[in-house]
Amino acid sequence: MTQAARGERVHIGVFGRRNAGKSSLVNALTGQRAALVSEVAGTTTDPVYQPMELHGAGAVVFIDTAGFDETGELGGLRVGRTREASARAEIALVLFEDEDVNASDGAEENAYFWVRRLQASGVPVFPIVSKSDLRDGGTAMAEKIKKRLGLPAFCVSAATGEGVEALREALVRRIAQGEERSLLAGLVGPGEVVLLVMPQDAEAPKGRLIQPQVQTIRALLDDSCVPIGCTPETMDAALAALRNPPALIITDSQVFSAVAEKTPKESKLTSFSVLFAAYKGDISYFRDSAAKVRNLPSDARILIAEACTHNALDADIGRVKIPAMLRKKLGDGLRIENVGGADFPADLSWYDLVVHCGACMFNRRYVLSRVEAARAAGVPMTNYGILIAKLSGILDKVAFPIGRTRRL
Ligand SMILES: Nc1nc2c(ncn2[C@@H]2O[C@H](COP(=O)(O)OP(=O)(O)OP(=O)(O)O)[C@@H](O)[C@H]2O)c(=O)[nH]1
Ligand SMILES: [Mg+2]
Repeated sequence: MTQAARGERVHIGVFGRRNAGKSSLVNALTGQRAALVSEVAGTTTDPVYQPMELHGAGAVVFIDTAGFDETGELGGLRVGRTREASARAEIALVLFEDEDVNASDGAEENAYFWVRRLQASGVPVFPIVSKSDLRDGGTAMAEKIKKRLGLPAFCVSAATGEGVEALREALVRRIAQGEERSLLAGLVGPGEVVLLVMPQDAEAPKGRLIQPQVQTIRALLDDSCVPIGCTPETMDAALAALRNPPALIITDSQVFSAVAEKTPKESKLTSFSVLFAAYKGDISYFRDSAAKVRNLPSDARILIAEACTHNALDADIGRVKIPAMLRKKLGDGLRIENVGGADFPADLSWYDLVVHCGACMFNRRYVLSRVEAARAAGVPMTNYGILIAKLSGILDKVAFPIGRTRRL
């Protein structure tokens, strides 16, 4: 299995007007025919996620989108989907066409608008002059773009393959420039023993470990640490088998208190969701927000958001455990709403608190775009692991990873 989880792949969004050649470009870059292409404007209606291994850059996902010039009621919804997909893009390819085509309907200005929008949210943009086999090879348009944006444009033809390799190489270079750091940043060093306390109860999937656990074990192995695994039931036996207390204990939010009680004073303690909160989100905003929970009114409106719609374990934490803990703390008058997947309200100002899952299915940029939305609306936002640690009174016992995550 060489498949990387989707949330771990660099997301490359492809944006442009209808018929600009977005799907054809994705096909040319991936060497596949997966995206539907036709001369009918509006062929792609919903964002399509196309995973591939980009040689030299590892696993990526291309996001093929609907044209940003869709109109009408349905078109408006499609542009909304494209906008939503743009919040996940970590690199953006924005398509311009030949000058004559662009000038006719304001598409060129629209493309500049999208470039500015993406750049404003910190996304590196590659301007592309598509269909370079037509007319002058795209050079006049490329010069214009260079003048206006100060960025070199890539002239590419999906039809002849011209420029595709140069674009692919530029993408690989850009991705390689990005920093990557371990999930465990600053928490443990090479050679240190880390005990993973992983409940395998009825809620755990049959015959396998859940994604955050697998990813943590892999990160520990990559960092030359020594991961050792047990369940809460065998934790005593695991500790007894070790000559020295482990440098770090990582456990599941659900059994945090019980594990905290058994944690030797020499060992640091954290949870899988705290690791992912730091890796995927804004850990200090999450921590500050968790501290505000005790001041919420007894009729507070609370949004609990999950990344996936199919993880039974997360569903149980989000729908049963956290609401019960919050009600115990703040009273039965709380108004709690659960949402899953891409279903996240645009207007968060109605809420007093947002609680997000560990988001192993989402990439960092997308989680941060949700944090930004909460911050802009002045609404505290935290995540499952941090909230549970706070409500169990053990947040100050939790070790937090430090340092930067992947940035492109
Ligand atoms: N000559 C030429 N035609 C191209 C090229 N790329 C795409 N086309 C044609 O342009 C038309 C639209 O291509 P698509 O890839 O479907 O464009 P799109 O941007 O995905 O379009 P929507 O999904 O409708 O928004 C098709 O007829 C393609 O064959 C190219 O590099 N050169
Ligand atoms: Mg398309």
